[in-house]
Amino acid sequence: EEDPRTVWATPSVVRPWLPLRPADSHKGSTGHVLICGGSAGMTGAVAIAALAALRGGAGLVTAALRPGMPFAEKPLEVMATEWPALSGRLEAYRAIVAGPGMGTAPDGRELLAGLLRESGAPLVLDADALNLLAAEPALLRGHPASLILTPHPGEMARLTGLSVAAVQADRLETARRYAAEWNAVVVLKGARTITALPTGESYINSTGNPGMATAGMGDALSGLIAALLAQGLVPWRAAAAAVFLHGLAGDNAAGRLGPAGILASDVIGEFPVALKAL
Ligand code: NPW
Ligand code: AMP
Ligand code: MG
Repeated sequence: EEDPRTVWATPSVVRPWLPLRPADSHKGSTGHVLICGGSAGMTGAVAIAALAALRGGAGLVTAALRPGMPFAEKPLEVMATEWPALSGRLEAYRAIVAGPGMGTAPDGRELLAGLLRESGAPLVLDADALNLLAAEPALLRGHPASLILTPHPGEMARLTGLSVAAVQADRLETARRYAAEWNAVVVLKGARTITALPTGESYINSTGNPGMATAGMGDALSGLIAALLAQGLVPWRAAAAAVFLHGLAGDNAAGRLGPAGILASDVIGEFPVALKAL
C-alpha cells in the first residue's frame, strides 16, 4: 500500500496502544461498559458482547435489555438492567455498545436516539443500531459522543445504499469516504477488516480467518472495542487494536480447534491470551 495514510495493523503497531494494568487497579478504574440490546431470541448476542468486554479487561459490565426480555441464562459476572432505567443515568459508563440482538422496533429506535443525544462516553454502534441508522440517517447528525460504527458488508450496503458488491469492490475507499461523511470511526468487517478514521487515515487488519464467519463473532468484537475504550484508549486505537486482537484470538482458536466449528465463546476465551501474547 503506497498511500501513507494507510497502515497495516501489526503487533508492533498495536502493542504500544494497549492498556496498562497498574498494580493498584480496581474494577472502578478499569472501566464500566454498558451493552444495550436484546430482543426475542437474541439475548445471546448481548451475553456474548458483555462477556467479550470482561475478557477484554473491562472492570464492570452492565447489560441493558428490552423490558420483559430477560436473559435466558444471565452470565454470572454481568449485571443486568432494562432500557428505561438508563434514561438520565449514563454517566457511570465509560463506553457503550448498542445494537447486538436489539431488533429494529420503535422502542429500540427511541433507545438509540436517547444514547446519541445523552451519551458523553464513546458509542459503539453495531448490528441493529446500524440497521436503525440506515432507516433514519438523520440520527447521525449532531451527536455529542465519539462514534465507532462496525458494519459487516451487508450492513455497510444498507447504510450507504451501495450494493454489497460495490462495498466489497473498494473496501478501503468506501470505509474512508463514509468515516469522513459520518465523522465516525468506521470498522468495515470481513477478511482484512478496515478501520477508517474521519481524518482519512486507515488501518488494514492482518489477523483473522474464515472460521470466524459464524454466529456472534461480530457481537464479540463490539464488546472488545468497548473494553479497550473503557480502559482509556482513544476511539480509533480501541477499534483498530480490538480488530487485531479479535482476529489474533480467532487465529489461536482455529489453531487449537480447527478451521471450522469455532464458537464466538471460544474466541472470547482467547482474548486474555492474545492480550498477553501481544
Ligand atoms: P445476503 O444474504 O447476501 O442478501 P444481517 P445478522 C448480508 C444478531 N445475532 N458479505 C447477507 O445478505 C445480531 O446482533 C444474534 C456480504 C446476509 O444474509 C443482529 O442483531 C445472535 N453480505 C441480528 O442478529 C447470534 C453479507 O447480510 C445478511 C455479509 C442480525 O444480524 C447471531 C446477514 O446480516 C447474530 O449476531 C458479508 N460479509 N455479511 C444471538 N445468539 O443472539 C452479511 N451479509 O441481516 O445484518 O443479520 O448479521 O445475523
Ligand atoms: P458479524 O458478521 O457481525 O458477526 O461479524 C463477523 C466477524 O468475524 C467480523 O469481525 C469479521 O471481520 C470476522 N470475520 C468473518 N469472516 C471472516 C473472514 N473470512 N476472515 C476474517 N475475519 C472474518
Ligand atoms: Mg453482527
